[in-house]
Amino acid sequence: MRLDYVSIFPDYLAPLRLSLPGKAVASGLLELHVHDLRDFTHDRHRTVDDTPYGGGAGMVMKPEPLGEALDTLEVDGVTVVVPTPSGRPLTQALAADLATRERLVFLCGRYEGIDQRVLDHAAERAELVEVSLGDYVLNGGEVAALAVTEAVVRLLPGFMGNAASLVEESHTDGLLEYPVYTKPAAWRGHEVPPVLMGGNHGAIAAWREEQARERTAARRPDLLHASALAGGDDGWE
Ligand code: 6GU
Repeated sequence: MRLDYVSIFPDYLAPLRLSLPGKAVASGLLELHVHDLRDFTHDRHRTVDDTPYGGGAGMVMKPEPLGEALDTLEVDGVTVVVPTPSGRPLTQALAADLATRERLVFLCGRYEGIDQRVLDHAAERAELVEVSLGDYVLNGGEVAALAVTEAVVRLLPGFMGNAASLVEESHTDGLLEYPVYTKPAAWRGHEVPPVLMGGNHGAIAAWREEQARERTAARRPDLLHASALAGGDDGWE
């Protein structure tokens, strides 16, 4: 898989070279390219934003540098991911879908947003996916692009050492993860639940399932309703 990032803060994306995606690059599974949006400007001040038509607070990312970035990166037919609080929610299902693509191009916006015509244009020549991390506002798309990258890259075939840990983890079955314990058996007055040390694998599986259900009911009742009503479908496309 090849991943490109366009940002006015390319240094913000330096963590891509660490740990998880860094390993995937070393193993040849992944190619990463970070681009400075200002390299696609031609004025002395390397301007990437301007005031909004119609007035209002803040600045808007102007279309020309982003358009030139899309041209230079030859995005035709690929998947363009735009992190934005107005996007569709990032879910495990969306991450798994994105993990099937050969190439993702992330456009990281700042300021109040990207001129809508850039998105309309991108949708004409590429698959456009606007993605939100959740119902809160970040200052720009870079941290969200990192989050999407980590969620996607760990699903690439050959990436994780232990495929079973992908199957069992939170959100693949629509429930939160059950609590986990390791040695010692007693620590600061807290004991490991005895069922986990009894060697009865049926009882352990039943206990974990019950814990996952209780935890999901207490913390994320919406997930129980969603999987009951729609088989885990988030309703997008
Ligand atoms: Cl994807 N981007 C920005 N800028 N803010 C967000 C977000 C994304 N998701 C939640 N808040």
